[in-house]
Amino acid sequence: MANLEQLKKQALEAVKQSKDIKNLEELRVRFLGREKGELTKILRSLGAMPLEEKKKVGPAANALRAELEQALDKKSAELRVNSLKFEVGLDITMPGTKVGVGHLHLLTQVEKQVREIFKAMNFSVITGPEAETEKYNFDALNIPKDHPARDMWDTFWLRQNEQLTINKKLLTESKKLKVKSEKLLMRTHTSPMQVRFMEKHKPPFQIIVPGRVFRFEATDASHEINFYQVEGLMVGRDVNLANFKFVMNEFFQRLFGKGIKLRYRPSYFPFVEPGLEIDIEWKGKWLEIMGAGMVHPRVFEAAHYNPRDLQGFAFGLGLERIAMIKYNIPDIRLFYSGDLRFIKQF
Ligand code: FA5
Repeated sequence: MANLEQLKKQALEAVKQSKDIKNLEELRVRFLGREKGELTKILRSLGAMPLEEKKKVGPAANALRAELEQALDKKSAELRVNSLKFEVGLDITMPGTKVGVGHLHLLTQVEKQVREIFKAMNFSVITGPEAETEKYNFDALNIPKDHPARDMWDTFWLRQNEQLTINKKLLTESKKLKVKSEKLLMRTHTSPMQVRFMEKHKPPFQIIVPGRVFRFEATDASHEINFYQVEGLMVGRDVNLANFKFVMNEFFQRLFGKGIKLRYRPSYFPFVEPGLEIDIEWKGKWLEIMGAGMVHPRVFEAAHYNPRDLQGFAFGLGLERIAMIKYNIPDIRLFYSGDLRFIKQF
């Protein structure tokens, strides 16, 4: 036992003082080597010891072996780090440069909130192409060529060669369009998805269509040339305006809380009858949030539905406007400014 104690002191001290890896490996051999290691020898001699002594020395010798191995490994790791620092001038123990972790843009976050609320009310979420045909953006919505209502949506038209490029490369969904025969435009609203969806599905249904839209118009604090809308469409046998009001009140309360003040105001869109708009009170003024109304019979006809059998409501809300109110953002142009000081706040 006394030998063991002495060995322990000696070995641990030697490890502590060791200055390089080579010396450390020599110590490992000296104390733990298979053949002549000093501790190995003691362990080997256990068999020949009287039982009483063996009971004491055995566990102590094994504990020392574990302790020594640990001390050798620890010291070895330390020496390696130091030698790396010395050889390459690289200090791997220094704290690293922080990697910036991004986050979702505020508009993406708000879009997600809107989706979740409608999903909880049993609406399905669908998407559609950004490059559209005149047919779905206008004609099918009861806005024929030369109708003055087309002026409500200042349009970016695509040149023939742009149409083909977009068709091939950019917008996979546009691939399905017959571009050669039809004039393409950047959709001015999400309403074209109304007829696109109805052509392929039977009522009753309720959907929302979040998406990016484009308008060739002057920008100001509440107008952008590219912005997001969320279209809504609910069609069934007896869907009525009261249903619309219920869904809207529910939606706005879930998004903004109970204190929100809404105003329903009569308005005109060729694809609804009656038509209305909803404003929200913000900073002492009314801000227009969405257009809406009961689906016009001509729109049902364009989708080959029988308007006598069906009723529905539709709406199109401005996503940026909602985000502005919810997060108190004074100017819509901030969303697209790319200014990190703005983006990082949310
Ligand atoms: C439409 O686009 C209709 N498609 C909405 C609709 C759908 C009516 C279904 C009836 C039935 P409007 O042009 O008003 O309507 O735009 C709808 C909303 O988009 C506006 O209330 C506003 O919140 C937002 N919006 C419109 N223009 C801009 C713009 N330039 N920048 C930012 N948001 C805008």
